[in-house]
Amino acid sequence: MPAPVPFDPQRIVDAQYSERPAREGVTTKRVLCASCDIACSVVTESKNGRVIRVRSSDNPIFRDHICMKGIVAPKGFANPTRILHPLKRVGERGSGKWEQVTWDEAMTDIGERLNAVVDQYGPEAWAVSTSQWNTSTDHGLGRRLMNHVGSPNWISGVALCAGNTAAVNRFSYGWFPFGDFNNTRCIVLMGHNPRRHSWTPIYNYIRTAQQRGAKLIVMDPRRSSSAERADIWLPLKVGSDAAMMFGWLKVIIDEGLYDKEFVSKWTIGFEELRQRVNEYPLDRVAELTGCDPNMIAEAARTYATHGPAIIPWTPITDMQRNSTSAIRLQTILRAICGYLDVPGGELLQGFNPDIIPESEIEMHHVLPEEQKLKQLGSKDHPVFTYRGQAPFCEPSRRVYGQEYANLVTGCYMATPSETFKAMAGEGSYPVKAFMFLGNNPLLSYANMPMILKGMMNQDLIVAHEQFMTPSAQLADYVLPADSWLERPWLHDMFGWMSTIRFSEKSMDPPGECRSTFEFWKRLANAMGRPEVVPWDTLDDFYDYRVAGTGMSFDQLVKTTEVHFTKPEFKKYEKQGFATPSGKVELKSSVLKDLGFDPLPYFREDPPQDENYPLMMFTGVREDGFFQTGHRHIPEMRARHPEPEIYLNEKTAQAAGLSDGQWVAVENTLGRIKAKLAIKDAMPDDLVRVPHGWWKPEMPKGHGQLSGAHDYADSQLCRDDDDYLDLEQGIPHLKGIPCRVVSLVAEPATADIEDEIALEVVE
Ligand SMILES: Nc1nc2c(c(=O)[nH]1)N[C@H]1C(S)=C(S)[C@@H](COP(=O)(O)OP(=O)(O)OC[C@H]3O[C@@H](n4cnc5c(=O)[nH]c(N)nc54)[C@H](O)[C@@H]3O)O[C@H]1N2
Ligand SMILES: Nc1nc2c(c(=O)[nH]1)N[C@H]1C(S)=C(S)[C@@H](COP(=O)(O)OP(=O)(O)OC[C@H]3O[C@@H](n4cnc5c(=O)[nH]c(N)nc54)[C@H](O)[C@@H]3O)O[C@H]1N2
Ligand code: SF4
Ligand SMILES: [Mo]
Repeated sequence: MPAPVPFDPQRIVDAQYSERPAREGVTTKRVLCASCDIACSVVTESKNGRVIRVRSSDNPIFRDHICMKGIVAPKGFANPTRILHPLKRVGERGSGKWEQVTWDEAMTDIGERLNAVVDQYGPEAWAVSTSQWNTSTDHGLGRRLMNHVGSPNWISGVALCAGNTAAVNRFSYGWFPFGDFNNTRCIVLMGHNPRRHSWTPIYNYIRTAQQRGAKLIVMDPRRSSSAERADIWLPLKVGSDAAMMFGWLKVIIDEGLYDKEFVSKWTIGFEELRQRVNEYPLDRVAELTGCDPNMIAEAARTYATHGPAIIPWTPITDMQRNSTSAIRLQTILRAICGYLDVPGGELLQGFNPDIIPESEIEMHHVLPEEQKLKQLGSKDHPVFTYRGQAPFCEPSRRVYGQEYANLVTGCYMATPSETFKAMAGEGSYPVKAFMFLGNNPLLSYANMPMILKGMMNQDLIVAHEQFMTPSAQLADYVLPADSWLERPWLHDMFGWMSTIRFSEKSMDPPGECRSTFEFWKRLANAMGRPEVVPWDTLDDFYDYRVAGTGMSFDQLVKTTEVHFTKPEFKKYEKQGFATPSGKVELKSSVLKDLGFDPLPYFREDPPQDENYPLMMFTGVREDGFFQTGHRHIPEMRARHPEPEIYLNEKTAQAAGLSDGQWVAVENTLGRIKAKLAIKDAMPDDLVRVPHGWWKPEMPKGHGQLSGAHDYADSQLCRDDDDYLDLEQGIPHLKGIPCRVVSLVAEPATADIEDEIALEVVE
């Protein structure tokens, strides 16, 4: 196979292509899709001011990066259930009755009520939840306002998805690498299973790499589509990824397959690591993972000797009891095998020097130290809170020029579970005002009963949403959000990569839908702090951020596919790593100072409860939906009309269950209903539970929540101590004891085409 050629975004710019001629009366725009969180470059076609079609990019580099969720977007956003005007709750919280108000009326009242909460309980009583993923448009302005007001309590879906991985990667080498798929010779997928309609670009990169001859190693308890295409598939026990990596390290270290020069020059703690690894001989790892020791060894050797190799980020290890150790073990494998910042390996890109990153917009330095220490979760599970990340301020300034480098927005978060407890009056202090933007909190974290209790206990809840989600149904105000077709976007790749991308606005937002920029600007004004968001428009704000390029945002968006600086490799040779020691910390000085084990370890499952003989995980994304969204789109619902759990034939038979019947999945926390689908790809005794189900056509309001009480996986996701990662406090969603029982009566369903309209009081 050819030697790796350096990663070079220049090839995107150099790609020879001509844009398809626009059809009569049709305007085309180059746009980044935000129907999921991966931002494919696509083209929109508009007629009479409305987008009529989303199609693939003309650039051959991007041409195949499009999926059904992007294509259906114009229809999805034009759905009659879209929220078009600000709504104010009338009657009890969750009564489902709304009054239409103006943005000015809403924001004036919200500003007054939020100021009252801050005056009475302190600024930390204001919590915000926003995912930053499919909105990706918060721009750091929410954090900026919160920092000025004094609240550290920002939570996000990224606490379970990449943001926390970014925060943990800093403990090893100060940045979160992104794999050079174009040039790698070996890809390791830990559960992660990109598909044609799930993170299409990553799927395409993997397929292309395989066609070039790169090896694919997959760890997955289920025979996933990636497992089927893999050179080596390790069907490990659910939740045992960290144990598996100990097995790999055992082989790699014992057989001397690591990069000895890199280890001696650039790492600290190798000897201690070796001793820890010796606690995991292959027979023990085989027992913990349920995999054949010879296959474990073969996979380890392939990874170490068939490099440069990459272990792309995987959400699977973001959601495990051993998440911190598992992520650290990934960082350690990458480092000791010599794959850091080399072509075909793991690129530590840093910020783009020409653009003001969101990290800087957020102004974390203005939040007083005593407020940072009040961040919920910071005492017991500090890793991604201000306290856990504080030791990286100085190294990060030295290497990356930003004291507060908020990679993937995951480095200064409160822990969600502690935040919901505080909202419910069970925390160390009260949280009484809650806002969520581009996030569906009831369904998007663990322990829905606690989230619900917390929400019912608020003085003020504000949602910025496109649709009346179960969470929005409990708000005091629901403010109508624009969509990615209706606004421009400067995508700074989550502060993870140094390339910058641009998206044109394709059409005006319908009704009174407005951007998150406008939300924060109006809120800053309403709170009497207009100076915090001084830009008049989103375009002005973008101009400010891109001034270093010498161009305006408008010029960039029209002329530039990606903005980047020439890639460099092994940058650590000049600046060191952004850790306190300047080296890769195999043994983490910061974890030690925080009172945790400085080396990775494997915490086993608690003893099995015989009432719950099966194990469940939540995941295996559905092609037609993104997370908890898209259930209102008839074309997508036709593909997945009902939530489905998967069991294999043997497990189903043992429980007396048959294909297609309705079942309940139960555990110590809750119960959901689903249809049973028998899948031979599932191993014995494992249950797949789908994430994020509700049905927009079902009755709204407290007690119903459009079917969330029937179907939402968050009712089964535990966050008691045995089910929380120690260092981060994130829940274990990959291996929760449960049972599956037959449901005699089918749950009532309504017709999706016949949705129940919003009840707006005139
Ligand atoms: N229990 C449980 N929790 C999980 C997971 C799980 O498997 N189980 N998965 C985790 C993962 S991987 C992730 S990525 C997170 C995702 O968690 P979230 O980020 O909360 O994702 P969604 O469920 O897509 O909710 C996004 C909401 O934003 C709205 N929205 C979409 N676009 C816009 C916009 O432009 N502006 C505004 N204002 N709103 C918009 C949508 O209508 C939708 O209701 O959840 C995590 N949480
Ligand atoms: N169409 C569509 N695409 C999406 C999304 C969507 O909602 N819809 N969501 C996007 C988002 S935000 C994310 S985070 C990604 C998630 O996408 P993926 O990372 O692919 O995650 P899943 O599809 O949940 O599950 C992938 C595999 O993990 C396996 N698995 C379960 N438990 C374990 C375990 O403990 N260890 C290991 N090694 N494997 C395990 C499952 O068997 C499954 O095959 O998808 C993205 N793409
Ligand atoms: S994978 Fe699909 S939904 Fe996600 S950004 Fe690409 S086209 Fe949009
Ligand atoms: Mo995710």
